[in-house]
Order: sequence, then structure tokens, then C-alpha cells
Amino acid sequence: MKNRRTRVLAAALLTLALTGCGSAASSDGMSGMHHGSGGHAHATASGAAGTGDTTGHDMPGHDAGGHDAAAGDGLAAEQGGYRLDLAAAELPGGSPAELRFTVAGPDGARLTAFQPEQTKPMHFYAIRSDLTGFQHLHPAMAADGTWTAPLTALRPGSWRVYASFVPDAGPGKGAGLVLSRPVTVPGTAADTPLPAAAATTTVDGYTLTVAGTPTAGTATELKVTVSKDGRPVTDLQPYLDTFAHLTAFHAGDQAFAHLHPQAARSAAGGPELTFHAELPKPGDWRLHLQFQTGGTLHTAALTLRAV
Ligand SMILES: [Cu+2]
Repeated sequence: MKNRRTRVLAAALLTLALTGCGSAASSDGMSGMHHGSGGHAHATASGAAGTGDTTGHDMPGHDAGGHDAAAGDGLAAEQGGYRLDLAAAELPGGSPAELRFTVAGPDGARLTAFQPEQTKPMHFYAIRSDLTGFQHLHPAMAADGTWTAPLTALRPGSWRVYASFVPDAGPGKGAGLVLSRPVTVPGTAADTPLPAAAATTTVDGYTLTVAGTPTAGTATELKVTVSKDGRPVTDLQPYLDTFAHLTAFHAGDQAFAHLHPQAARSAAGGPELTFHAELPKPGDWRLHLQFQTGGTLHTAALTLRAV
């Protein structure tokens, strides 16, 4: 299985290289940082997968790739010697809460050196087990390596929080990682059924239409078209150095994927956005697509089925 997995990844990376996904970099002084290598490495950096967290998710049948699959699904708390530690495994519900966390490096010391990715040294996400309540934050780090994520009110239930970053020190320097841990919010609240897979969704008057069916484990091109009142939208503003930011969470186990835009500022501000989908496993994924117009950030959600 490992060889097969390796070949699939090699093919995916070749595709990415050829299509220039990694060239999404930027004219703002970050060009020394290869966006592609940082952003995609979470799908390729294998090794000590799944060692830090054995609770909170099940992986029925250990699908294709066996434990290798964990390397690219964001469900491990530790990978390549880097470990995410939360100050609390339980947070109060119903009101904003600050979650402090740290990243330990392979030498055991707190990591304080991070490379910016999409303009930020740390991208932090929270999602409830029913894939509602999406939050995407950019925490601030204190000098001692303690990050603080200001979460908005969480509904009671089981949550998962993800830290996506690129170490700038240690053996994993320059390779992007996504680490996560479960967080419990005491109390009871009903789960929201996952909306059925659909090609279209609407947010704030904008209609987004997704074309393309991702195949799990391979790079698939996904086109998103934005319209408003039946007309193509062309005034998308850059957000985090791209015209849209797309993350996906897998129904059932909350596996994570960040879909990278094919082009950043070189592209027009709509109506069409192209992403590389690299979804690590088949099934339903809840996509959260963030884009900006007129200085306002919009977050659209859509269920997409990977085969
Ligand atoms: Cu972010």
C-alpha cells in the first residue's frame, strides 16, 4: 500500500508542478517562500503519523494507505516530531473563549520560528463534529511560543481544532503541517444534519457554483464560479494573498484538507476560481470557501462528494 500511495502522491505532485499551483506566490516579498511546498507538504510529509492523538476520531477500516493516510488528513496531533499541545481540552460554550496552544519541535522545545504561508505564520481552524461552526483564525504568538486563538462562541458538543503552519526550524523546516486535537464543549446541543451534496450554494447574495468531481488521493481541478443577481462577479478582492480561501472537512472523522488556488494575484478577481483539490479520502466533504468583496469577508459552505 505504501508504494501505491507514494506513486499517487508523486503523480499528484508532478501535476501540481506542471500546472503551477506552487507559483501562487506573491509579489509582496514572500517569493522566497515556495507556497506550493509549504502548502502541500501536509499531504506528503509522512512519518510519525497519528502518534499524538488516539481519541476523538475513528478511522474505520484504515482506508487506502493505511496509517500513511493520516499524514495527509490533519487528524494527527503529532507529525514528523512536531506536536500540537492545547492548554485546555475543554472550553466553555455559549460565549467567546480564548484557546492557548503551543507547538513542540522534535527537540522537545517550544517552536517559535514559523514561515508565513498565505501571509500568516499560523492558520487555525475549529469545526464541530457535525461540520458546523467553522472558524478560521490567525492567532497571535507570544515571545515564548504560546499562541492565543480568540474563538467565537462554541455550541456544546465535540469540536476539533487544527493548526496549519510551516516550521522555520528543525528537521521539518519549510514543510507544511496540519496538526489537530479534539476539544469538548460541555452541555448538549442537537447535531445539524449534513446538507446533501450540491453544486451550488449562496451566501450574502452571492451564488457559488462548483464544477468538478474530486477523486480521493489524487489532484483534481475544481472550478468555482461566483455570480450575483445572475451576473458574473469580477470584483473579488485578494484575501490572504489569493482570491479565495478554501478548506474542507470530511464527514464522519473531521479529516482536513486545504484546497489551494491555482493562481493568486495573476488571476482576475472572478468570476472563475480554480483550485487543486487533494482530498485524502472518499466521501462527503464540507467545503468552506472564503472570499472578499468591498472589504467584507464572505464564507460560503457546500457539501462535495469525493469518489
Ligand atoms: Cu488562515
